[in-house]
Amino acid sequence: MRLFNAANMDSPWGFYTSFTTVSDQTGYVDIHIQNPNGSRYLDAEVDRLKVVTWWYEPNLGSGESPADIVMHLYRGQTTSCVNYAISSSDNSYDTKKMVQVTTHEPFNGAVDPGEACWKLRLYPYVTPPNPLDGGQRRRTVYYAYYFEDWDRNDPDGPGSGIW
Ligand SMILES: [Ca+2]
Ligand SMILES: [Ca+2]
Ligand SMILES: [Ca+2]
Repeated sequence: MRLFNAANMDSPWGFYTSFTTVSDQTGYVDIHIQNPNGSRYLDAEVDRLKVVTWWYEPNLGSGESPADIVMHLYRGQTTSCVNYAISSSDNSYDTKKMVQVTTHEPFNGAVDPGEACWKLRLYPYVTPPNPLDGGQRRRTVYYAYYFEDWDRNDPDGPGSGIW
């Protein structure tokens, strides 16, 4: 367990959490990964990017259909953040989703998050009427992401061996 502060994170790093509304009436929502200063191009020293989403599904356990919202992580190229293409996805039916890109095993794959721009796409295949929202076809989806260096070379920590 680490706190999102300078002593516990390997610079360059960033952390963000918020929520958005997703509906099959209006289509997908894109969320751009941002540095703390608001820029989108991640530094070459960034070695790991992890994104999670969650929504409360009122129809689970009832006779009604639950929502199916999938998550794609897109990679954009050059410092201008162009030519976005899908890098990784979580297509499960789960209401909790996670995708990460890193060059570090044992995590999934060997995709370098550095020197690139990233966006999270929340893609609502179906959002059945929400009984907690006046029957509107929408869900509130919470999301969080962090990215950081993995060289463990900061004078203020974290030390080597800290994952
Ligand atoms: Ca640090
Ligand atoms: Ca560092
Ligand atoms: Ca690095």
